[in-house]
Amino acid sequence: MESTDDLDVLIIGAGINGLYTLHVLRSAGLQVRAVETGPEVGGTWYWNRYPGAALDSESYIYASHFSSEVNEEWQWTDEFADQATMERHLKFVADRLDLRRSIEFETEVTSCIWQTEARTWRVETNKRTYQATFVVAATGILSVPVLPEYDGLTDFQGRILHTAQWPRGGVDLAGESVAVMGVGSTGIQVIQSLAPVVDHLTVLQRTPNWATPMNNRPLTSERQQEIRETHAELYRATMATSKCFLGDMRSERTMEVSAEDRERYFDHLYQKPGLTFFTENFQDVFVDKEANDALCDFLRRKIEERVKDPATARRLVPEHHFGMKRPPLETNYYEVFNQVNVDLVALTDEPIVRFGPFGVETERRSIPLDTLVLATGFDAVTGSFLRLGVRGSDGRALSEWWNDGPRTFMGCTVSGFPNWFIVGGPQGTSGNNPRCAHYVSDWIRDLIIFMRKMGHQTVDTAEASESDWVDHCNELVMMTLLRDAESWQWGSNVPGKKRAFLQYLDSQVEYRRKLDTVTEGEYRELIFE
Ligand code: NA7
Repeated sequence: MESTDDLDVLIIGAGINGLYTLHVLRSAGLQVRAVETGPEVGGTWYWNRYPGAALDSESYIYASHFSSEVNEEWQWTDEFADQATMERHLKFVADRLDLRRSIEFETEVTSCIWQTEARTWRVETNKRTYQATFVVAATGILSVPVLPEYDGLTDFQGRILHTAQWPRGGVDLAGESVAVMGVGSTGIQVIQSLAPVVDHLTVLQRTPNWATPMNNRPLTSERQQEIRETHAELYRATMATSKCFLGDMRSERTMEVSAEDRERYFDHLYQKPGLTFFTENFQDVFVDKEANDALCDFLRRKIEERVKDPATARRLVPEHHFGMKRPPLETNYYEVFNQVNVDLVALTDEPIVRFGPFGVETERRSIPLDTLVLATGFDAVTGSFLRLGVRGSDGRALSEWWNDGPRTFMGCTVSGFPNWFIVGGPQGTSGNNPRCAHYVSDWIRDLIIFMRKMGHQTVDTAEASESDWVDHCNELVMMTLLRDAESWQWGSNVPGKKRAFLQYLDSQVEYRRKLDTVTEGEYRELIFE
């Protein structure tokens, strides 16, 4: 295979985090290329083109860290942009910042091997081989789809579509009998979009979720103007919140306020756009069972008000605490179950026996299907990094090093993998992902500049620094109700994946303070040669 000229940095992934990393590293004068599996930029916003796919954090916050020119020239039309808008936006960013000339599309990494003598990474792809001093993996936390395993699924004669592999030209499901499996953020978006279109919709629900209203709305021209004029302030305000959203947690404890005030505040959050129950709730709601019970009681009553059939409503009420799975946003999800063409099948009451050529058979009924939509999620957070075939010093395989769960220093570097960085992966940025992760891209740029200045060729991570960080991440989750949760955050949605908490739970303000401390201390946690 042809080898490219030596690069300073190879970036893997041209989603929102890869694009930003490319922009900042190239602007620093480095020789950089990005490789991307897809034929276009966008990552998540390229692949997830299922009906109803949309952001559930404010568009003008999520994607507005590229440059002031981009912010001034781009006009958001809705509080929460849909997939098509996000795809257009990221194409606009790539063009405006002239990023495409540095991206190789339809290029999939097959291995990524550290060359000890040459002190470079040798990255094999389906097209060519790259040599790069540094590699930045920006492959995303939700980019490897998980497909369920059921008897007879391969015999099904209808269409099977995973939401993250939706055909580019769309699919016309009008008049069909369709089942959607999965009721996470994706399932809920696709269910409420398909219900008015298809002839019959079956919702195959394993675990119900606490969904709260998105309250999306078009941005008025005055609001658009205001957003353009106040970008810098909005940026500062969101960077000051714990998860880089618009609002922050309330300082009172849930049970300290009166029952009336609590109800009023929950109602206020219910009317407000966005993930407010997640980001603006009472501060103890994820650590105190009684507080969380009060919230669940409020949300249960809302479901019972909105779903006419009490038995259906009961099946839609989760048994787990709010926030134990990432809470989805909805628009008219609960009302969908009042439609005569929609059936809710609770798989806990009537498990699937098998699929067959015709459709699906549960313990209670046979359901003929034209199309099965799998909204069954992702091998989240670590899956995309582990597929790169990474081998570091002494042939150390990332897949073995992470066998019991991810091991990183601050979500940025991994011990035994010199000059290999992660943006937006495990144990670091968590919350409004790109808004948190762009700081890490800047941090990597500064580290490379520091190395150039000092004449260092390699940077590795001391095992002790890494172990301390892993312990810190684990201690944080054990202080919250999430310690007992089952979700992709623990890897428990992937058969055979070791249970390990994958994310960092402290505030992003604190996370950035810690990163700054590392920089100011001239990276003494790292090892240079
Ligand atoms: P999620 O949140 O992982 O949801 C996947 C859904 O699929 C969830 O309801 C699962 O039920 C269900 N599922 C998964 N496997 C099966 C099988 N084998 N049988 C039945 N049901 C199954 O993925 P999303 O794509 O919705 O969202 C991912 C993130 O994207 C989201 O958190 C936001 O951050 C954006 P379970 O709960 O495991 O019982």
